Amino acid sequence: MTDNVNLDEYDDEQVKLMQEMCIVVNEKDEKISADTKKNCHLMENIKKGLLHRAFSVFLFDSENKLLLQQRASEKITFPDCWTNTCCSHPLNTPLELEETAQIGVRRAAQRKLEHELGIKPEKVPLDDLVFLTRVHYLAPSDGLWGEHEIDYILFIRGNFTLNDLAVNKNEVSAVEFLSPEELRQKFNNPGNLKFTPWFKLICENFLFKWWKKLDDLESSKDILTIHKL
Ligand code: DMA
Ligand code: MN
Repeated sequence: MTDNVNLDEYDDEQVKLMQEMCIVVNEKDEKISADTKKNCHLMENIKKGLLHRAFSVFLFDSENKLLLQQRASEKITFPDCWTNTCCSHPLNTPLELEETAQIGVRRAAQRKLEHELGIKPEKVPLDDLVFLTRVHYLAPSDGLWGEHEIDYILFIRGNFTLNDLAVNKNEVSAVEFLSPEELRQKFNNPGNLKFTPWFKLICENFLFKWWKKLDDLESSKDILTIHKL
């Protein structure tokens, strides 16, 4: 794999995170190997089929409003885009590789909810992170970078308010709780707002129907299928 891409022009903190080790999988989500976050997100490698494991958290408050975030300008992929509550990757460590009951992915989600949004782990117990299904998608960012992931969708509902957040400005530039109607309006009248491709895909295919059934998430679970979007 080539490694001649120069990261000098990017944010130092985000460049460091490009050394994290992601889990490389096949289309059945079986682990094949591990590679750096940098290699996993270079379109050059993605075009050759490199695929990694990821997760997307959708966090709802007690009024069923969804927490959205705007990605910081410092992000190397999809800067300034609005997206679901929190996304990242389980890392190639024993704790986050563990597949029983998707516990590794749920641990990674708890770790990143604190890193990006300052949400304390005790506010998001692993048992409250509900795994719904997996989505396989590919999306270019700017030509050089992109995503090609098997994305675990995790829902969590609780007594959350903006007071539970201590936003990491290097990751997130704005947050907002929205009802389904408010989110639809944002999509219909985006103005100069941009959205991440995975958030749009999940919204178009699943989100609004799952959102109506937050009291019965069991009925939305599809733990075996990997939906190719
Ligand atoms: C990657 O998210 C995961 C998905 C589902 C796109 P990200 O770019 O926010 O990852 P990180 O927060 O680790 O930079
Ligand atoms: Mn990724």
